[in-house]
Amino acid sequence: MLVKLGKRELELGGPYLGELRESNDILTDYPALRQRMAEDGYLLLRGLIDPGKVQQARRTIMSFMDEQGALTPGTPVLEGVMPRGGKSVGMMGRKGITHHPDVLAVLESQELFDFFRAFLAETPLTFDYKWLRAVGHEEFTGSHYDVVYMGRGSERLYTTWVPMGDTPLEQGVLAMCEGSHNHPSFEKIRRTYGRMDVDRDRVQGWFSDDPLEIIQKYGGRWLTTPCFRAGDVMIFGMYMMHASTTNTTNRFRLSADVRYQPAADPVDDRWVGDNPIGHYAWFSEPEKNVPMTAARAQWGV
Ligand SMILES: O=C(O)CCC(=O)C(=O)O
Repeated sequence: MLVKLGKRELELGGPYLGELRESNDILTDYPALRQRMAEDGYLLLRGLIDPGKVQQARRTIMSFMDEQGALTPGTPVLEGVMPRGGKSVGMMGRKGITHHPDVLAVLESQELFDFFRAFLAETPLTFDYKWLRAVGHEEFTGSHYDVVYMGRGSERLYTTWVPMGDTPLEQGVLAMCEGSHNHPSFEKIRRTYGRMDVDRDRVQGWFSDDPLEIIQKYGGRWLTTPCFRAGDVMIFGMYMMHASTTNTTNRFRLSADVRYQPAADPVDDRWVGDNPIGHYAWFSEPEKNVPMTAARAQWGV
């Protein structure tokens, strides 16, 4: 099966693209889950959240998008059919929809709080800001570490990626870059790009939009899965390079990414409070932004 990752087409099962490991076999064994996180850099947990709640959240978000005129009239709302050439609908941090009770029932679900309470062995906290995405045709997320966007607080901060409904590979799902969190070949990237802060340094956030370039230079493979189902989650740390497959369909890919950390740790204050400030400098004056190619040349990576 050929998979579009960024602008590349890679064969699933070929030398560059493999399958993610599921961790449901150790779902309630928290020491083993911590060990797995340290080894793999991510946890793919199937059915962690009640799929019924995810479907309800999907219905609410799609209806909201329909009311904004973002969907093709006369098509089933739950399908999220986009108009020709449909582009992303901006819902990131828009509390009117991200904090709808149906959406919070998933993103701040009992299941996620219970999981993180046990996984962290501490009381968890989640950022108030929610990255809710409706990703359009031929759109994708380029390779990056999350630390460059939210690295001012806890070192035990985790991203949880939640597909809002069944989401096949061709609609745009996450892919992880094997070994990018701990392999020595990525050490220099972690020490340079990984210490960047997009608001302080005003550098573009994506390390690359070419997934092949990274693994040809630094090793490893990209890992993904043929399908995410409602209720599945991907959890990973701040130094796991990830990207998304390209949405080649005519239906919006609906997903959210949220963050959890120990409540007692320092918190990146851009992302908490009633009205989180968010990225206050990055792209506020585009002429001051540094292209990633220039930053990488300086870092020698
Ligand atoms: O959903 C996407 O396309 C990107 C998500 C992401 O980068 C993240 O969860 O940190």
